[in-house]
This record gives sequence, C-alpha cells and structure tokens, in this order.
Amino acid sequence: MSRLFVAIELPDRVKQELAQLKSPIPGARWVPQEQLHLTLAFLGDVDGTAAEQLIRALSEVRVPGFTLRLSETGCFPNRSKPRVLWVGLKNNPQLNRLAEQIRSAVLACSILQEERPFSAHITIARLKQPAGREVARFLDQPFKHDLSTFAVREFILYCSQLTSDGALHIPLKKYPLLTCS
Ligand code: 2AM
Repeated sequence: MSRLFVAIELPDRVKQELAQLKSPIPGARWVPQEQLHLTLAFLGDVDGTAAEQLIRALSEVRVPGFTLRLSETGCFPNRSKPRVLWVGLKNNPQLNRLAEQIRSAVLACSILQEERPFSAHITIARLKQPAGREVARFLDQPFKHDLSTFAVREFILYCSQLTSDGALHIPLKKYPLLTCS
C-alpha cells in the first residue's frame, strides 16, 4: 500500500513568500517551506495494482498550462474552530478543470474520493489547539501577496511516507500539461 496524493509543486519564490506568513501562534505546526504544495486530490492508501492503473489514467488528463494567483488567507473548518490555516488562490476555471479531470481519473480506478467539491488552497499550518486571538490576527492581516502569480506547467503524483520527522513527499511521476501554441 502507498499513501498517494496529486498536487502542484510551487516555485521556490512562492514558497518563500508563503513562509514569511509564519507568525507566533501557540500550537501551530507550520508546513516546512520545501513541502508547501497545492493538493489537487488526496487518495489515501492505494494498493500496487490500483496505483499502476492510476499512473496510466493520469496520463489521459488533457488540460493546457495556466497561471495562478495567490489570494487571501483563510482557515478550515471555520473561524471559531480553526484547524488548518491556508492561503487561497484566485478562482481559475482551468485549475478547476484540472482537478475535475484528475478526480474522474481517480474514480475510474475505483479509488474513493471525498464528496466535497475541490477547494483550492495551500495549507500553511495545522493547529493542535484553539488560539483565537493569534489566529484572528493571522486571518485579518493585510494580505500583500495578491500580485504573486505563477505558471503551472505540470502536476505530480506523490507518495507520502510518514516518518518520525513528519511526512516525506516523494514525487512518483510528473505529468506535463498541454503547451499552448
Ligand atoms: P492540504 O493540506 O492541501 O489540504 C498530503 O497529505 C496532502 O493531502 C495534504 O497536504 C492534504 O492537503 C491532503 N489531504 C487531504 N485529506 C487528507 C487526509 N485525510 N489525510 C492527509 N492528507 C490529506
């Protein structure tokens, strides 16, 4: 069994900007800068046969490359009980199309997927305990990153290995998006 997910890797410059949002919030576990990513689909534990099928199915995804723009900070599940702090992306139909095609490919391999619609976000911290005041300050800070754009030219199938030092994200296969002529 391998624990798999599909994601977009972020350019170093964007990871650096996101890492600057780190602030003193009690009980927050900040995602290490090099691991920041945009998840397109989380598959969980997948057996070898389904993984091989998936590797093939993902190569059928046909979406042209596109540009993303960071937007505001936010949290899951809600402001009164935040568990995950994230930075959102400006709505982008091509990103939604990519996530939909990946979801169809995953479902075609009989791998279960959450019913929840895709919500584009980059997780930057996970909270173990309520930290109301500090989280409110984080969420309400003037956000200066709305000019940060980056090109998406590929998506990646990752294997996540849990180690004593946290999760290790190993790229298994990179899938280039279509190039616009
Ligand atoms: P997110 O942080 O962008 O929401 C790799 O584990 C990625 O899969 C995580 O960064 C997380 O994306 C996503 N994921 C979704 N559901 C998950 C779950 N139940 N357990 C672990 N990761 C999950």
